Amino acid sequence: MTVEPAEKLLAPVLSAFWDDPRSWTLETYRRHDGYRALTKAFAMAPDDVIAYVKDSGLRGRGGAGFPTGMKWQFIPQGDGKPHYLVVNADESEPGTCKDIPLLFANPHALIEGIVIACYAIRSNHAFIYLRGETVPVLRRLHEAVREAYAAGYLGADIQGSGFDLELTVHAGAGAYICGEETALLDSLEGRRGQPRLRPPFPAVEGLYACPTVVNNVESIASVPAILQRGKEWFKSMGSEKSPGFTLYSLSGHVARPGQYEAPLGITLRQLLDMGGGMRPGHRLKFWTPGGSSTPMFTDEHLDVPLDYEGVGAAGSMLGTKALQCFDETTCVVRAVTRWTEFYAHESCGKCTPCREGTYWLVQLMRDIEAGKGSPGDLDKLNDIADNINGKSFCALGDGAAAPIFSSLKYFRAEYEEHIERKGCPFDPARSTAWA
Ligand code: L3W
Ligand code: SF4
Repeated sequence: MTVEPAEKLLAPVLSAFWDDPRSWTLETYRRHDGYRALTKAFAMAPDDVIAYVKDSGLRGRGGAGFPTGMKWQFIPQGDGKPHYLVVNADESEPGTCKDIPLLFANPHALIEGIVIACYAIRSNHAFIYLRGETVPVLRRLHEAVREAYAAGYLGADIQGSGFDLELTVHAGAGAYICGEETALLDSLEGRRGQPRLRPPFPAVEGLYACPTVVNNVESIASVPAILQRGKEWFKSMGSEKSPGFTLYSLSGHVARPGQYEAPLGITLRQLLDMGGGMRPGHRLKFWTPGGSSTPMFTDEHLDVPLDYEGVGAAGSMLGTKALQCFDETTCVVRAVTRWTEFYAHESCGKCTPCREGTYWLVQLMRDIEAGKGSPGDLDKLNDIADNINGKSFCALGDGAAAPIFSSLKYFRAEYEEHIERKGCPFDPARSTAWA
């Protein structure tokens, strides 16, 4: 039997010309058929564009996998209110590194997707909310928007279609919580970014209390290719309920970390083959399927299909498809401590379970890591995480609890070893109690 080389699974669409010189310019984008899908969209009725995207099966690439076309369909029509599209480019989930490279290398795919989406939902003003720390990306995005205005792809009467669209790029100020869609809207309105109660969902009452679609960068940037090449082409990749291509961020102790564009439903084993495997001489110990907010997996899960259903059935979430791979030299207690510190730092403080619980998780994790833990601490950890999970106001709380639960499930013995030996077996020098 011949085994297909893993590289054959690559499906470069959004990343197809990232290696071209000046890949980010309008000229390069046009050379690769850029802005042709827009002409197709303008030849269709707005509702037909929505139906087409819905039929393609495209699901949101920001973490939740919500059907994109269905979200567009929620926008009420004939309501007399302005409608908005807000693109969530506040990529900050630990291990997630796909929207920022996409914006840096191919910003016009997003801009074309924005014009199509706004035409479909009848919006005349769109916003890109960008992670503010990425200043070079901000500059490049501003330049791409300027080019698009100059070429008549933004502004009044786009390409003679009669459709007008203004696009505003807004840089956030570095708070992870502003990646939560309603905190993002508060931040965009000039307030402190904290999640709002849902419902009402943004589709009903979003930016300035008007119907708003909030979509991830990769979701919107995928739309031109779907229109250009057809929904059947899109559905020919991936699985029935999770169709299409996607960008995976592969990071950690792998030979060739980076972004790999391939169909949904491939496995980590196949992705690792593309990435040259784990670094030489080492083996996989644990990994996250969708960033640190999703329960971790081990080497037993190498063949889990990386789609929403496959990862869900195995007890985690596909999330942002951020595959962080750790080898046997990594202390799981140390890794989870770092993630927990991140969530405690980024907790917006609005609700008690998350604000107080993440603080207590950090205290316990630091003690255990430093060899100052006691046998009852593992039950306490579990109990605190249990009081955060499902009882917090937004998904950040659940995300903080996820690595605690899953590391205790798979690596309880390693926690116990820290407590019994009064220090970290991986790095005695770091343990205050180890001597
Ligand atoms: C109208 C309804 N709209 C749901 C919309 C809703 C949202 C989308 C998904 O969290 C996950 C989270 C992170 N009428 C609706 C409706 N919607 N029902 O559908 O909503 P939801 O609540 O399922 O998820 P979410 O709040 O969008 C996203 C996980 O992703 N995550 C984090 C990613 C972090 C980043 C980043 O770095 N910026 O993306 C990673 O796994 O934990 O579970 O639009 O309005 N009836
Ligand atoms: Fe804020 Fe955390 Fe509560 Fe979310 S779960 S609202 S981040 S305190």
